[in-house]
Amino acid sequence: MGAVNPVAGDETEAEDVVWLRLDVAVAAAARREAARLARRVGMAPARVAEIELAATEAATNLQKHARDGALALRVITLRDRAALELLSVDSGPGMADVGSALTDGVSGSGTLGVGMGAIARFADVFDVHSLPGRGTALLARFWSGDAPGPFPGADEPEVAGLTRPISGEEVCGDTWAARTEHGPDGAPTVTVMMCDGLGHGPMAALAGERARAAFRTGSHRSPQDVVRTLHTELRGSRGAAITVARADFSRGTVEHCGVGNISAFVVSGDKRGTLLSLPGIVGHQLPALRSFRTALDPGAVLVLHSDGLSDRWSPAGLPGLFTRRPAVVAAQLLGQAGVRRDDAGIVVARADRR
Ligand SMILES: [Mn+2]
Repeated sequence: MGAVNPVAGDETEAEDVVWLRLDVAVAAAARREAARLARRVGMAPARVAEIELAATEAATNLQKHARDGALALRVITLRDRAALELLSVDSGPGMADVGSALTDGVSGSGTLGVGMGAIARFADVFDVHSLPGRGTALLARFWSGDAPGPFPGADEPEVAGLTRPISGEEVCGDTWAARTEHGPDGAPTVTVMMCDGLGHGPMAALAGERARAAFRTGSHRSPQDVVRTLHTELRGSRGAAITVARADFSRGTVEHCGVGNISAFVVSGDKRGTLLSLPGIVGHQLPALRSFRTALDPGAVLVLHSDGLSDRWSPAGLPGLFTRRPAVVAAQLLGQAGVRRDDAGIVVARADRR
C-alpha cells in the first residue's frame, strides 16, 4: 500500500498487484478480486458493483480477442483517498482504431473494443494505447464514489509504476517509489526510485521493502545522498541495483544517480537518451558515487526499469505511447519488452497531465 503523507509531498510506491493470467476462469477471478479490493478500501456497494462489471468486461475482452494477456488489479492511495486500478495488457492483435472502438463499442464487434465503452463510463480515469498486431494496454482507475478525482493537481507531474514477479513467485524483488514535492516557487519536482533486489522471491522482496522504507524518509535529499542512505539500509540484505532520479520538469532537468543494472531513459519525441549507471551493488559494494544532470525537454517522459524488461525498445517502435498516461506507458512497455524469466519492474513519470 502506498504511504500517505499529507504535509511534505505526495508519495506513491509499489503496491501489491494481483496479476491474473488469461485462462478460462479469468472473468470470474477478475470480478472476485476487483470486488475484494474495492470492499477492502471501503467502497460503497453501488461502486463495487460498477467495478465488478468493468473488471468482468476487461477480462471477457481478453478472453474473446487477445492471443495472450493479463489483468493487473491493485489499490492505489493518495492523500486520504483510495482507488481501485485495473490494467489490462495483451500481446495482440491490438486495435487499429481505438477511437471508434470506444465511441460505439457495438459495431466494433470482433475487436478488443467491445465493452471498452462500459469500462470507460464507470472509470474516473481511462486511457488506452494499442499497437496494431502487437498489443493493447488499458488503464481504468476507479476512485471511491463519493468524491471523484482529480488527483493530483492538473499541472503536477504524474508518476506510475508496475511490477510483475517472475513466473511461479508470489512476491516481486523489483520495486519502485516516487515522491512529488513543491519548491518555494511552487514548481513541482518528482523523485523516483527503481530497485531490483538481487535474485527473486522473498529475500529479494525484503531488500525492496527496506529500500522503499529508506526512500520514504530520505527522498527529499539529492539522488546521490539517497543512494548512499539506501546502501547503508541494505547492508546485510541480498543487495540491489538502484537508480534514483529527480526530475524538475519546470526547469527542464533531471538529476540521477544509479548503481547496478537499472535501465533509465529520458524519452522526448522519437529520441531516447540513456541515463548512465555506475557498476556496483547497493548494500554490498558501492562505487564512488556521482550524480549526473541531463536536460529534460517539455513533454519529456522519464522511464526507469529493471532488467526484467529488455532495453531494446525504441520510442519510434511504439508510436503514440509516450503521449499516454504513465500507467499505460508502464503497462505497454512491460507487455512489449517484459521477460518472464525474471522479476520485472518499471516506473514512469511525465510532466504534464493529458
Ligand atoms: Mn532482475
